[in-house]
Order: sequence, then structure tokens, then C-alpha cells
Amino acid sequence: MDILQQISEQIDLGDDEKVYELTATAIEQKIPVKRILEEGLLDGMNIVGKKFKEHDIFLPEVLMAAKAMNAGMELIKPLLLSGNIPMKAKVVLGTVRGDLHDIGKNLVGVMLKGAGFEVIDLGNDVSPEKFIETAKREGAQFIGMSTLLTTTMPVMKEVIELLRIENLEGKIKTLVGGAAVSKSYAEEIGATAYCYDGSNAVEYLNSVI
Ligand code: B12
Repeated sequence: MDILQQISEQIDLGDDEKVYELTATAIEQKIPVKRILEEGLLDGMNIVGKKFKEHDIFLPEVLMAAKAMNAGMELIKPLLLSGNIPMKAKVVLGTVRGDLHDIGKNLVGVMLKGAGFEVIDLGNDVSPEKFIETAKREGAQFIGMSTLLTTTMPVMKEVIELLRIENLEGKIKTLVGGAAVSKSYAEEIGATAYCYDGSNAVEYLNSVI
């Protein structure tokens, strides 16, 4: 079995030590980091996502898979970030209040940093007030919000409404993403942009700054 398939399989099995070892070997073998990420780590998480949806596995297995994914991410993060690119713009990033999913948000953060953006990562379960206070204090041009739960999608709308109330609409642009969100939802709530993944977010930000 090819090493990237093995990484994917070990994510599915939730073995963080094996994922770490295999990712290290793949790096040593000079497999491009984008392939390790997409065909190994993300492929594994996709399989886990499907199994969870079909009730073939339950939360403990998903947590173990998430831990295994993070073990691999620790190794590839510095490679995605390498290269001394001057900072292009500031982005305040976080997963919205009530949502603890942070793997995708972290990945977007890594991709943005790697592309030369300054990222202020507020973590998960972030209140609308915290997004806005931080963006104002830091002079950020963008707020990036993530959510994977349909129940927490309205929090994104709260952030956009608060920006309007504070007359900051347009001055601080909003970027939304995460499995629960779609382009049409982003339009409905008045977000500046929807991006389906980190590379797409980089492309979008590069096109507007
Ligand atoms: C891992 C996982 C968990 C882990 C999270 C661990 C962690 N540290 O993040 C744990 C076990 C904790 C968990 C808990 C729960 N989960 Co969960 N989880 C998942 C799972 C299997 C994978 C998510 C993931 O990490 N994917 C991999 C990453 C890389 O993808 P991503 O997050 O989508 O991010 C990409 C893009 O969306 C985008 N993106 C993401 N954020 C942003 C932000 C910006 C600004 C931009 C531009 C782009 C962007 O770029 C990323 C990179 O490509 C999904 C299934 C799925 N198919 O998504 C369910 C899923 C999201 N979970 C679900 C549920 C229901 C729950 C729980 C409510 C379960 C429960 N009964 O307790 C709890 C909620 C806890 C809470 N309050 O948040 C549901 C949500 C259903 C819904 N429609 O609301 C899903 C869809 C599973 C399902 N099909 O039922 N979960």
C-alpha cells in the first residue's frame, strides 16, 4: 500500500503515533507536502466523516481520528509555513460560539500564514463581540469565521450585524467557511465572501488586497 494511503488508513484507525511516523517518512521521501495533506491526512478525515454520518463509528472514534490528524499536521505545518514572505494583511480567525470543531479552521490558518497573511487565531467557541473587539484592536482587514454545525451558523450573521451597527461593514470584510456553510448562505447573511477551503481563501484574499 502506498504511504499516503497508509496515512489515510491510520487516521481512520485513530492511531496518532503511526500517523506521526508515516508522515515523517513521507516527508523524508520528499513527497510534496500538498499531497501528504490532501491524499493522506484529509483523505483519512473524509473517510471518518462519511463513517460518522452513516453511524458506522461514533464520537470517541472521531476524536481519536482528530488527534491522529493533528499529529500529522504538527509535522507538515512548518513546511506549509516555510518561506519568508512579508505580511500582506491581518485576518482574525475563529470558529464561532457554540462550535468546537477546529481542524478545518486551523488548516485555513496555516494556509493563510503560509501565503503571507498575519493570522490572529482566536480558537473555537468565539463570541461575536470577541471577533469584533479583536479585529478593531488589531486593525485587521478581515474576519474569517468557521462553523461545521447548522445550529451555530446564525452566529456568523450576528457578527455581520454587529459590524453594521458599529459602521464597520466594508471596512472589516467577512470571510465564511466550514462544512455547514455554502455560498448561498454567505450571500443571504451578507458575508463578503465564502471560501470552500484554505487554498480558495488564499486565492480570494490575494485577489482583493
Ligand atoms: C472531527 C469531527 C468532530 C470532532 C472535532 C474535533 C476538532 N478538534 O475539530 C468532535 C468529536 C469533537 C466532534 C464533535 C461534534 N460533532 Co462533529 N464532526 C467531525 C467530522 C467527522 C470531521 C470534521 C473535520 O475536521 N473535517 C476535516 C476538515 C479539514 O474539514 P472542514 O472542517 O470542513 O474544513 C475545511 C473547509 O470546510 C474549509 N473551512 C473550514 N473553516 C473555514 C473557515 C474559513 C474562514 C474558510 C475560508 C474556510 C473554512 O476549509 C477547511 C480545509 O479544507 C465532521 C464530518 C464532516 N464531514 O465534516 C463531523 C460533523 C461536523 N460533526 C457533527 C456533529 C453533529 C457533532 C456533535 C454535535 C456531535 C454530538 N452529538 O455531540 C459535536 C459538536 C461539538 C461542538 N459543540 O462543536 C455533524 C454536524 C451536522 C450539522 N449539520 O450540524 C458532522 C457534519 C457529522 C455528521 N454528518 O453528522 N466532531
